[in-house]
Amino acid sequence: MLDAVVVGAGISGIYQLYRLRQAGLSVQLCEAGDGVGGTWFWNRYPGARFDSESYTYGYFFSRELLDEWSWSEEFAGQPETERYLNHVVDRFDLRRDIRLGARVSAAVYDDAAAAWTVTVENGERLRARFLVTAVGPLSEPYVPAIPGLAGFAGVWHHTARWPREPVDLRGKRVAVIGTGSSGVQVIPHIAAEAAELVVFQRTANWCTPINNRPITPERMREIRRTARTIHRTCQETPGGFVHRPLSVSALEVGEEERRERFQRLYDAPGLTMVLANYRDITTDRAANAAVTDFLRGKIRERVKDPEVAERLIPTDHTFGMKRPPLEDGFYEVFAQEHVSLVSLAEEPILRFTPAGIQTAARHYEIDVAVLATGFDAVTGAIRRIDIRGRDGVRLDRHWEAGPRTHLGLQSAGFPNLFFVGGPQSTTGNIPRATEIQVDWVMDCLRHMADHGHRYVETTPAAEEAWLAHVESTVRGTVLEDATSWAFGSNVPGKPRVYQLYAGGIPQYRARCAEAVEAGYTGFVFG
Ligand code: N01
Repeated sequence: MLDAVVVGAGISGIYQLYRLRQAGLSVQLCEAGDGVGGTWFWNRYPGARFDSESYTYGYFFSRELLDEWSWSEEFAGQPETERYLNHVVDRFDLRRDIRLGARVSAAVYDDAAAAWTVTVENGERLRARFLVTAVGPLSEPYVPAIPGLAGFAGVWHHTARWPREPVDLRGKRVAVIGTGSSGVQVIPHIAAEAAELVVFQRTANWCTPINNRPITPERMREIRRTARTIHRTCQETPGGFVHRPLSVSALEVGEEERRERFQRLYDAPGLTMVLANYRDITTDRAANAAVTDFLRGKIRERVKDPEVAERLIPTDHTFGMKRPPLEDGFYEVFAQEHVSLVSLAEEPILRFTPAGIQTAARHYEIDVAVLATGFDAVTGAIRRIDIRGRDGVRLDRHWEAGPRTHLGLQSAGFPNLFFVGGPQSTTGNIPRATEIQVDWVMDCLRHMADHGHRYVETTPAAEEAWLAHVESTVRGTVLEDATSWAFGSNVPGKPRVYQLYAGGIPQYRARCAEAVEAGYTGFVFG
């Protein structure tokens, strides 16, 4: 019997494997894809790149790794990040414990043995004392049930299942459905290649410029020199980024000063508009209105056709309610002759036809459809595995009304099962949140070994308390009213529950540590 099975070879699963191996435990990591990288393996659509600064997203656990790896850009593209994760896997000799093309379909807990039997889709079975899911919060693609898709005679791709071989769009009529972060990234690249591009937008988003730039060798040296400080800053800021909000309120300064500040942030790289802004832009409605007004003006400035500009201005949410897509030339794309924007509020999609897309207003002839329609986020990839805990209880049933966990780490009735990057814990710059969880799991396993425990599980009371806390972190913020994947509201039938953790990384880490210091409150060992 193995000590542990880890599911998922993304950035978090790889780190979990590394730590388990360092502790001398026997581990197998099962990965559905035929390569490692998780998000950075699957999302190979043109334009896919970080919205976290590259060097804040990568690992900090090895000084040698920090010294030998050079990032080429502030926000690295998908190919570079995939290369980085492959480098890490080879550098630390992890590949021999990774099974590729091994999608886990089921996991059943055996009470008598205090162990998990994990079934891979090819029928193979593994037995392990511990099971860690690191399947990623944004990994299960959501393909909307648009009638006629199966009969569409052209080709279609979901952005998160983009093929390895290049998709030739030259001379093609292309449709993109969806204008979230994936859509906003892919659209300028498709526009550069396709003969015709029709963008189908259901909801406009507040996009801000990525302002990406190369990292020079001097800058890379500086990044290496200050790596520890960078990591500490990421641990101290709510979202796990290097940016800190200003200490002043947007309402304490005059209009001109505020505008100048907004402009500086608009011209700065990354998510600064939301992260390095006045401290209250997502908590105070008037402060939030000020930044939203500024961005409304920017869209009107950048989009030539006033009618198109109005369509691109969100009307259902304000800035900061959703993670803002970072863009590079997105707004300018619509000035190109061969690009058009269809607002689904004006003409909803009725169905795919063999030749294209039929809306309520007209038929669009299409050769290639790109579905940038997002994910069954956070719980989707976990619920897809048939996980059965004590007494055969299904995790899927346990989470029917929404996820229930303690600290996002465990669910009651599922001993020795840990979630990394699962519900009620994920926040901001994801690797900075999940490393807290991986480290916590390792401390817990050490504690169990020291005390001769066979299993650890949480309790319904602890789940209840954590749920109340998670809900309290979102209450009263502008996040509360969002219609987005964070609440599961993009997937029909999914309960509207806040799936992430809005309390911020420092508070999350403190709560995980407090539980340990107080003798693992909310956890039971046996
Ligand atoms: O997914 P989304 P995403 N008919 O759910 C539309 C991260 N990420 O893949 O808003 C028509 O945000 C949907 O419309 P609506 C990042 O955290 C990061 O873009 O539901 N349209 C929306 O426009 C991000 O937040 C990066 O009305 C339909 C789009 O599809 C998260 O992943 C890059 C539809 C889906 O947007 C998810 O982003 C990419 C339908 N039936 C992603 N169904 C980085 O920059 C859905 N839509 C690192």
